[in-house]
Amino acid sequence: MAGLPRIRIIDSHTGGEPTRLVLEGGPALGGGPLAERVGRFREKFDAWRTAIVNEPRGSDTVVGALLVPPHRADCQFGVIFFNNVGCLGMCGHGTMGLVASLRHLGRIPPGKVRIDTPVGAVEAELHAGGEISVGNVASYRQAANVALDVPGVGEVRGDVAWGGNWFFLVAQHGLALDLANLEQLTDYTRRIRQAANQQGFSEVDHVELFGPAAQAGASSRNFVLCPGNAYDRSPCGTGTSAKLACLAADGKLAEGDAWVQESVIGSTFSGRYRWLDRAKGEVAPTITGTAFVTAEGVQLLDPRDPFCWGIR
Ligand code: PYC
Repeated sequence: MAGLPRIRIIDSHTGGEPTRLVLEGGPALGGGPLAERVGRFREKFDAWRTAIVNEPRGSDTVVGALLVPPHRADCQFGVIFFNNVGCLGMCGHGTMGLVASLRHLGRIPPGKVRIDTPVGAVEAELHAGGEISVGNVASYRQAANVALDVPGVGEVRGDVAWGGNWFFLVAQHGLALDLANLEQLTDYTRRIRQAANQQGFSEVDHVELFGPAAQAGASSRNFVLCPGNAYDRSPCGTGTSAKLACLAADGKLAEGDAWVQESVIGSTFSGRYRWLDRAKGEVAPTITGTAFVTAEGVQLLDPRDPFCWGIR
């Protein structure tokens, strides 16, 4: 039908995790710092979020990326990330998807690009070979070896860390990080998130389990529960940043050394960090991976459709 509101999108995936970039036709959030604009997105335009990423147009795993003009003068682009349950602070795989999509459209050449986000500026680099590095926001561990009493599980110990989103990171769990075990992994991490939220860490919305890597050359394998109940198919850029902050704080990874994080589906990111402030435990992580464009399209908002604004 002619005249329907149209949202122009480009889809990509990064290590298996999808990103849906909104190029045109998204909600008009006005100007100002991105932290303010994401607030307006949450309060006034939530139906746009669900229309774009939820079923029937999307799924629980799709991360949306709304391309907006930057506020910071040193940035070329601005982006607001969101998913099936709300908005994200930053998104590592999503930034790689954004860069791959901009490259696909001919809007950026190989090289560096600065991107404004609600939690700070990030610097991405598109390498000549197609890999993308993301210089993420300052990351740090907030609390180490926290003991949670997890109903139905017992005591679980882990670290609370910021990598552009909040994580509870657990190394000792006794579970196989395997796709065959998805139901158990999802149930276990949901219980941990609920316990963390009730026991002093209301900000935690991602839970990350670590185990031995399956492939040669990788440092570790992870399973990451995203804020809804979907798991991250990629190794999670913000989660790997949070992990690097913990490794740095524990003296387990030297500045500049590589940490190769494998996801539960076997895709990998390579991460390194640089110290920003040793006293505060703040590091600047750089995460490198690859993203591929999978589709270009236009979403139509038909007011006659009872699920025009997504299944909420
Ligand atoms: O790569 O940072 C990330 C991310 C967050 C949620 C899903 N992926």
